Amino acid sequence: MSELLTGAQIICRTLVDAGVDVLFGYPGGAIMPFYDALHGHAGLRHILVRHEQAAAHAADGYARAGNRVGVCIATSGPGATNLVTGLATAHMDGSPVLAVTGQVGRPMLGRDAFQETDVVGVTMPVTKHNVLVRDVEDLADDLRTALAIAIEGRPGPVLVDVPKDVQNQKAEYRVSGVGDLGSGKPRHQAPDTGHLEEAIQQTAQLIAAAERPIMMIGRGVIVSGAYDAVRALAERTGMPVITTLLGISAFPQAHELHLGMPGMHGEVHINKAIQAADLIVGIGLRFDDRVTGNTATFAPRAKIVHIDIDVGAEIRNLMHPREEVFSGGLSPEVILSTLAEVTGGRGTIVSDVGQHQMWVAQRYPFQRPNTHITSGGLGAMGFAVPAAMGVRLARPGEPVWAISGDGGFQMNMAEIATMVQEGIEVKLAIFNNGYLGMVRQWQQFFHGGRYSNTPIWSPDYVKLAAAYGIPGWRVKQASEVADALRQANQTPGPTLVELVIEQEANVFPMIVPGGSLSEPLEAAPV
Ligand SMILES: Cc1ncc(C[n+]2csc(CCOP(=O)(O)OP(=O)(O)O)c2C)c(N)n1
Repeated sequence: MSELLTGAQIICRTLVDAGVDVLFGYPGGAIMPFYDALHGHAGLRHILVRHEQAAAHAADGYARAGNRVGVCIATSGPGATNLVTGLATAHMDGSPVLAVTGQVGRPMLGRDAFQETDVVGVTMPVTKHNVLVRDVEDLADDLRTALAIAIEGRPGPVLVDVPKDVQNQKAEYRVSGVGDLGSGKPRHQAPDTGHLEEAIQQTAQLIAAAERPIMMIGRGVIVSGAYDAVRALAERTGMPVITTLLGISAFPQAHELHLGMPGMHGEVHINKAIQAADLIVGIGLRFDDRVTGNTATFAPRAKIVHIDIDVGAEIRNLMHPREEVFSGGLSPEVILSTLAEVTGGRGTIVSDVGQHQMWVAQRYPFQRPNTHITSGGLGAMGFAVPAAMGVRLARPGEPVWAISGDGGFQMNMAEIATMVQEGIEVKLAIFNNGYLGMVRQWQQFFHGGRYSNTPIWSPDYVKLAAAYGIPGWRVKQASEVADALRQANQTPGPTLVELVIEQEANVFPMIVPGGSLSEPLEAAPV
């Protein structure tokens, strides 16, 4: 069975046949044939963002929450380069995102044509795979191959660059079986572990012989849906479980074997457990430098068993209750425990990057798998607001909160317009401390208190909300927190709550960058 379609129509058909139903994008000259084909195309909902970076983050959020490929679309040149931060974010955190970009027509390639950028070259290091489609006959299979690569093994972003004249060319549309995508979702097949039998036996012996074994788990447990297996292993062996920033919600927070988050802002007793362990069973994590600190001093007594789908990820990188001083302003702890009460643990929390991200990771009581979404590997400020749009579209039935600092929020706050136009119900919380807080903390601790370019002015967020036609609340008193969060949670549509927190609150404990997990800072150095 075949029919004659334009390249643009072939893109639409291939996406629909692969189970894609939502696209995040922004039009422009080189992608106009695709937008023309999209007009009125049944089965594809397009979300018009306000900046292509947001399209990539939203596709990423959609992919993480929906456990399926998220798709973003941009024009050539500036449209495509605006995607780069979002693709790099997805690349670091193993999220399956497909970017389809328009490119100048083939006769103009390599001639510095208007809005020509070698996007395949630019995105090569931040994608798993990318391709410039040179012939419409290859287009459908190039898309299918890219989609399949995005979800196979360790998921990640892929990019298909389509010259404008290829979008206008006609070709037979054929179902080829390339990629064999089915629903566009990753296939969680039971892996063939035959060749690992010996390693599994050795691991079992190591666990049986260890006196202080621990498990450290990361996002790989979420991606592979291995919650039950990991929990069974923990319960059968009694090994305590440490969850990395990206592994939060892979294990029930309230479980008696759950310890919490390790590393730079991990609690002292958790890092101590790592330093004292004689065996670490690491599952689905990279042992990145924020987790290990100085690798020369990391877990000095431990043998390490590393279980990861990415064979290259083999250890290549290898407080007690926190005391914070909140003199005036709101305490993040109160805010987060109140939010947990308000959502009843039903919602998904998408955090941005900075101090508030660490407070969320340390304090929010995540109970359900994959309900904590953040930019861990890249640490891309501006992630939360657009990613939360993608999360909400993947999980329409539950509250989705984007928690940002006043810095990161201002990077992508234009997306409120997208939420309003498209009716995407995201709840926005801004932890406003008047600073680029995490950088200010480093300046306080390590740069003699010189706050170089970290004080940051904000607009009136309640008026900003009003300008977009959504309800907004400013909260300064602890007594007002619950009411504002409850109203924001209950009121239909997007809502915004600004939480004025103590200006110079710090995140503790802290391991000095590159320092040893054995030497936490529990107060600002004098
Ligand atoms: C795109 C980007 N630019 C710069 C940074 C460096 N950076 C990390 S945390 C941070 C401060 C974040 O400030 P804010 O959003 O106000 O959050 P807070 O730390 O105050 O909670 C900065 C500038 C980054 N991570 N991402």
